[in-house]
Amino acid sequence: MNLKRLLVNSALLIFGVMGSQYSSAAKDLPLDPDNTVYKRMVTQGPATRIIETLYKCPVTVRNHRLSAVGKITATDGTVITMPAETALQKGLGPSSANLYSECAQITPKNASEVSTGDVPLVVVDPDGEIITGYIVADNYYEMWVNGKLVSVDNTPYTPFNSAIVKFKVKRPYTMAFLLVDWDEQLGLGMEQFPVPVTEKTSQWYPGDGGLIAKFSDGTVTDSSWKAQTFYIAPLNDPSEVVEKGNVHDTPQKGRVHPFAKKPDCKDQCFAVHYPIPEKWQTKRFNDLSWPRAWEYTDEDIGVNNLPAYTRYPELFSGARWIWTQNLVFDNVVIARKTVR
Ligand SMILES: [Ca+2]
Ligand SMILES: [Ca+2]
Ligand SMILES: [Ca+2]
Repeated sequence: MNLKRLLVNSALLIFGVMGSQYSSAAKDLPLDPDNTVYKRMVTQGPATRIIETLYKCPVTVRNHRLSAVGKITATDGTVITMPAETALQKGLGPSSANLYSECAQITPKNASEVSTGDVPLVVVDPDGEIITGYIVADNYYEMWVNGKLVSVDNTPYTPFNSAIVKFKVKRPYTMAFLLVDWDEQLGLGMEQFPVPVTEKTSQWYPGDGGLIAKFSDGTVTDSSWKAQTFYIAPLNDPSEVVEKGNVHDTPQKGRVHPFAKKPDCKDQCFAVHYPIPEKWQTKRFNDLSWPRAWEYTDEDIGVNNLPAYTRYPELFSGARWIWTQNLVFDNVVIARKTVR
């Protein structure tokens, strides 16, 4: 190492130490610039399956679907993991504590039967406040607080589950969720229903997403969050995705069921993808140019078969279901909120 480089490295080291020493004052520092080029990548047809399932329910339940993972190559040569690259696949982070899980046979009848005593505490700031939260995601979530992985959904696809989190943090803090509307027709954004009704509804059904969460410090999911989409399918044509700055919209497709237009392209359908920016989990990541989250109703989400949610109205009261601007066609979403 020459002297010049040594000096530069020493300077970086000193700045690094100062950075951590003064991290509590991070709110006063400018946000890290987001240098990601949100250039679309286009794929057509199915992904190649590389993992049969990330999770197997140990007991027999009505609606268990395998959470497969695949790879697909975009027209620009980029290889993309389908439906998403997840902390679950990488074996990272604490597995979610169950509010409701048929597979774990934890199914409290109502909120009064719910206990948070055994939920492990994840310490983000040792001198912080302990916050408890309840989460339902359709279908997979991973939750990060200030860049630390706090909870990884233990059931990535179905049956529908819900989770309890407990973490210790100081304000201001930033929550970031990676969310996946999982499916079987990897790369095509369509589900395969276990019981065939007609071919159109059974094999090639565009499913929908959704996230609702409520925390003991008063934070709830609502349109004050940011939400960005990274995987849009199924499309008859990539031109159905219209870009307005950092908004990746599908204005002609219908935003919720039953208005969503189901395409007939089947295994010839297209998908539009965007690169997931580096450090999206962190407090300093700049999401200022991201669109606001959209709020959805219980009816939009279709909660009739969702006891993981409907049994506990008290635990979610005041929170709204959120997603990006299209609940059906946006399949991989990052939602972020800075709590001040
Ligand atoms: Ca789940
Ligand atoms: Ca779904
Ligand atoms: Ca979908």
